[in-house]
Amino acid sequence: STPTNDAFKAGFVAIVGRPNVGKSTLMNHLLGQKLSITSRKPQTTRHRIHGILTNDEMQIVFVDTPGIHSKEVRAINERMNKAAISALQDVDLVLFVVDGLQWREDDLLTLEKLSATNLPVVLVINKADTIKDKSQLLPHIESFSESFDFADIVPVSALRRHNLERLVQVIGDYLPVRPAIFDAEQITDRSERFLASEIIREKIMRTSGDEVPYDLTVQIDTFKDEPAHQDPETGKWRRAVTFIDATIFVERAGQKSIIIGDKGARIKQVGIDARKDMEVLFDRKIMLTLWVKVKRGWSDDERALNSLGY
Ligand code: GDP
Ligand code: MG
Ligand code: K
Repeated sequence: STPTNDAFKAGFVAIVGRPNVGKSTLMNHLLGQKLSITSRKPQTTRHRIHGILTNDEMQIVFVDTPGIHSKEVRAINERMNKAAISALQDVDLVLFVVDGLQWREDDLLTLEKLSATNLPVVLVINKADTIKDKSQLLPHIESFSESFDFADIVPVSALRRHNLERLVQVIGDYLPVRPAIFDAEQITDRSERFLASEIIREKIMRTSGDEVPYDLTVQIDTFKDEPAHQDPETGKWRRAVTFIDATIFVERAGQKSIIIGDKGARIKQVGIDARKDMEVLFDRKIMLTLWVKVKRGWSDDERALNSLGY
């Protein structure tokens, strides 16, 4: 069901900021569900992901951007940059996320781009839990306000879920009065195929530490639902199951062996962890098969990018 009343508000909110400031963590914790992937590495999120938060007063459709890059080194980065900027079209509000009291040149470049859009921008000072001396916060907030006319400034800790309710209130102030855009039950407009590939990619990033580059990709080869059915031989009922086959593409043979791990231990763990997350998210039994292949230089090759769906 979709709540509607005369004062109901709905709109799109872009989450913008340089890599690793906590954009994905913020969106996940605002939603209370794990939709966008996070890791300790920058640039984990390559795609626009909509997360949808609906309560009695409003519906917020979040767009998690890959981050706007100041330097475009390779084809993939340029695409990420375009995705980030296009994510800003048709939004009602921008959350500009920064890391604690750090204020870098990159942040200023992003702000320049934001000021060209004329959108209201709320400054979210994330990782407030890392600010040891809280008395430093106020002078910093003042200096932030000098460099840009923010609609509001909200310090939060996405990780510890501090002040997120206040942030939702502030967002509501800037959304138009409008009926809900999506069904309240709908938590994402992304396909399950896409979510499956993101979950696998996250698990690889988490288990392989710094050894694996950002530019690996996961292709879903098969995504097949088998409904619950009675086994013709035994007469026993079998639960519904989804069969997922996925190929992980890397650039070099060395990366392939890192991902596979000693006697296949690492890829096995990736499969177990990914399957568990998928079973929770999709709410059914999953049979997951993973393959690792070397696809040389794909992140530099426009044609390869197209064939992988970027
Ligand atoms: P993104 O690249 O901007 O999407 O950043 P992520 O959400 O992937 O977060 C990057 C890193 O910062 C992860 O290790 C998070 O756990 C960490 N992080 C995110 N929010 C907070 C926070 O409020 N406090 C602290 N201490 N760490 C955070
Ligand atoms: Mg992210
Ligand atoms: K990240």
